[in-house]
Amino acid sequence: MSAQPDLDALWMPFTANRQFKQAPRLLARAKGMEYFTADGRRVLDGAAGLWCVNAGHGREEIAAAVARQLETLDYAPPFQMGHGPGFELATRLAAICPPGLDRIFFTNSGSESVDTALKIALAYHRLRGEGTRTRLIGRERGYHGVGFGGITVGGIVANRRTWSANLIPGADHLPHTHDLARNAWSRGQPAHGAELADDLERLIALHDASTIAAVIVEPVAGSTGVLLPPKGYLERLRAICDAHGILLIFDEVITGFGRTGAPFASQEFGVTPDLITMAKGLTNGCVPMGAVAVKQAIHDAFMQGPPGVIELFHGYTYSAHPVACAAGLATLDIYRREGLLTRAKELSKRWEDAVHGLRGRPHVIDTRNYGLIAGIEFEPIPGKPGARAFDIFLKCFERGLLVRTTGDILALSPPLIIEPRHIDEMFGILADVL
Ligand code: PXG
Repeated sequence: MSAQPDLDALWMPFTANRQFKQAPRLLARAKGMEYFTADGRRVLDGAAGLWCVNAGHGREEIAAAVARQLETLDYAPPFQMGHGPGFELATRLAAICPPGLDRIFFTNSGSESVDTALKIALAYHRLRGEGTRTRLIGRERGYHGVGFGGITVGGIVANRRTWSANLIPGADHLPHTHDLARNAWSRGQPAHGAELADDLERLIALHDASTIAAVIVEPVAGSTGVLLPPKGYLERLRAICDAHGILLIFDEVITGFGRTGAPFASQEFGVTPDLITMAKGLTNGCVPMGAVAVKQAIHDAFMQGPPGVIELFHGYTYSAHPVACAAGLATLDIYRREGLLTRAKELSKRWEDAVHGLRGRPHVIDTRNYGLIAGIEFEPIPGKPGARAFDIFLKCFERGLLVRTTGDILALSPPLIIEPRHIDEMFGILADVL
């Protein structure tokens, strides 16, 4: 195939650059459930790219919509100007969000969605005369992207320590909910740990509710290794936030758009937050775009002053980019036509059995699942954290399966178009590798 490009100039994100460039893994094209490498090998996509290609690769309807949009209106300024696809996508998106979350602010990524949601929460309290509510609460092992807001509320030490003196002041964290001693081999939501939400009461007792603006959590933590919410946990967080006037933000960047078996995990778990951050699956990963869905009452609180004044001093050059909107609309069409936003529910039993079929394989210390998500955790090699899972990642790739690893955990999140034969193939490769 094509000659290898010069690899020097590109500083790759979240990558061991020198190691990668010694033995690069180059993808050349993709269709449906599959990638093809630059040297023509087929690789089954067990990660939906990076939790985003929910409708599978190479969707011609999206490509056609993007091409049409580029020819019709390639760009429009989003400040003090508008265009049809922006309003249309907001309306269509609001229609699949949980009830009440029907005001949409567009961004270009999950990180921007998180920073946007945090800023809206802070501004909301301030304009209601509760400007002392400045504190943001995240959770250990949370991932909320890489902006300063996101790493402040995030809970992954490697993403924080370098910038620890520069984080937003006053933030605090709930404990994570990962508890293998009590919950190993859980199918679906783990039984134990709802009481961990009560730590929010402890933080309120320490800081006082009048200083706390918002709590942000991922309904299912993805990047830190598929940490599922214990039964009753999210309900408890919601109740405590309600009792103390604290906004609850669900970061649904990975759980949004059908991953858990409902359009959003909020609906799947029956807990409605005040704001939802999303990205990834919004455009099937093919054009960068994110969004924040906001409760109408929060939005309306901003719409009180003189009508000629800008209500929120925030936005991006590419907010509601027409091309991204066209991709989003075409993506939502596919999701609806093919029933993809609930398909994970239909396949989840089959998926669950395949995941837990790995129990008993060497070094596997936990398997867990929800919807079309799986986490497989390994016993670390002593003194070499993450090395075992990375080795498994490499071997899977050699044998034609793309997975994600984080620490010694392997995360699986295939495109939602997956068929049972792909599930068999995926777990066949994994079993071989293990
Ligand atoms: N919130 C959550 C919950 C995410 O999973 C982001 C925010 C940030 O989105 P952007 O678009 O700014 O990257 C994410 C991103 C992994 C992995 O290996 C997951 C993400 C990013 C990189 C790696 O699981 N999710």
